[in-house]
Amino acid sequence: MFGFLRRKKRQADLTEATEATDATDATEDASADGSEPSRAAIPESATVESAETRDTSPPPAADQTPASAPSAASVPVERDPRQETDAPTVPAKAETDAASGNSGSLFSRLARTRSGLTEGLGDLFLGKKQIDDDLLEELETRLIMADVGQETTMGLIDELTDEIGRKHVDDPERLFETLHRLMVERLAAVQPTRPPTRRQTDRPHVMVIAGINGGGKTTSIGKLAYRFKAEGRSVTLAAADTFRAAAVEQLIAWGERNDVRVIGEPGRGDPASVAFDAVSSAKARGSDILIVDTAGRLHTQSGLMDELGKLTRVIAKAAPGAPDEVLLVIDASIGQNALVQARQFNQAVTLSGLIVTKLDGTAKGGIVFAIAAELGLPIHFIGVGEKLEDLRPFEPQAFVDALLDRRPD
Ligand SMILES: Nc1nc2c(ncn2[C@@H]2O[C@H](COP(=O)(O)OP(=O)(O)OP(=O)(O)O)[C@@H](O)[C@H]2O)c(=O)[nH]1
Ligand SMILES: [Mg+2]
Repeated sequence: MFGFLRRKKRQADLTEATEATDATDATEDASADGSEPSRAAIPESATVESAETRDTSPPPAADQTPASAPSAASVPVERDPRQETDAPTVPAKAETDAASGNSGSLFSRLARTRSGLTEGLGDLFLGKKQIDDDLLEELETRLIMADVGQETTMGLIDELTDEIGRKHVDDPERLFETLHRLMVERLAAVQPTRPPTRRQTDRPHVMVIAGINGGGKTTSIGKLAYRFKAEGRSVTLAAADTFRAAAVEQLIAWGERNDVRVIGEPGRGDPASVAFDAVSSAKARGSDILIVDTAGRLHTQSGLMDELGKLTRVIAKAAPGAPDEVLLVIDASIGQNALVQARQFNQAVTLSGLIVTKLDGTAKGGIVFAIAAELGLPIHFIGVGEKLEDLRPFEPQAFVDALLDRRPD
């Protein structure tokens, strides 16, 4: 059931019940016809808010150990003896401590995009006996506003119109079910049937994380390290964004937070040599996974792409077959520009997939559909906040459920 349609319908039923009854016995009458009288007094926004509050666990105590992470004794941890740094972009431990387990449901994190797609649509649907052009036009506008993209939106609307015509769908709720299915199909079409195996050989699984500056590479690496460690894997990080000293410090701080080794230090100039050393070190220590941070900003765009190409070639020399994954981090809030960036990077290196960040803070979550349709690249993870546990594996069904306001009854 689609929540916003259901809420609208309830509200309409209640309004009807209230109008047809004396103020004194309105509650009694509403009860008699099976509706929920107590809800009549609750503004709609309050209903939504309470549902979201229910989804959010209370924050943990600052010194609590992550519930899902293995204990220090069960996973051998190699500490970097480096001094503490005060990299400002790493949130304080109290904020990031993953002990909260669930820092908020995907549903609550995607509230912005969802409200753009569904808010007010219920009013438009209500009382309609059949699906008409106005309804489809409104839907089209909203998809475009959510940055689904002109081409992908047209494709979706065409397919939708085709299906409702063929199957004689005339109920708005069925229209939304059809839209939901089409959206899931489009995302699922480019997703891998199973996640990449993290360790195929005796060498570490090497992941290179690329993307434009500020997109969320280093933060996502911190979150990935946390995730892999919680799965019981040993992780090494390589600070190959040598363009800025602060970038190296930031990665070291994430390494300390997660108790994982970081290869590289501020002032070291050549990213390819850092990556080479990191591969050798991860091999020597038997790390399961090596994650390589890269620069997002250089003097020129072509310099950035050349450097990335060189980095992957050097990694391949150090470990034949590596890198196993080159993931591009893109910031969802830049909308359609994300497509342009992804195309440029894909020309410089062969991308294996994407991490789409900042989906929590934007109304442009529809970009995920444009990415799937136009690039054909799988989305491996999505970033929905700044905390350690705010990187989630991408699941088309759950994503579309959250966007179209579909929650279990
Ligand atoms: N709300 C939100 N913020 C995020 C997310 N991912 C990253 N950020 C924030 O985005 C900002 C930039 O993140 P970084 O990880 O430093 O980005 P970067 O790509 O490494 O940037 P450069 O090192 O400059 O190339 C930081 O303030 C992060 O906390 C996310 O999923 N949601
Ligand atoms: Mg960075």
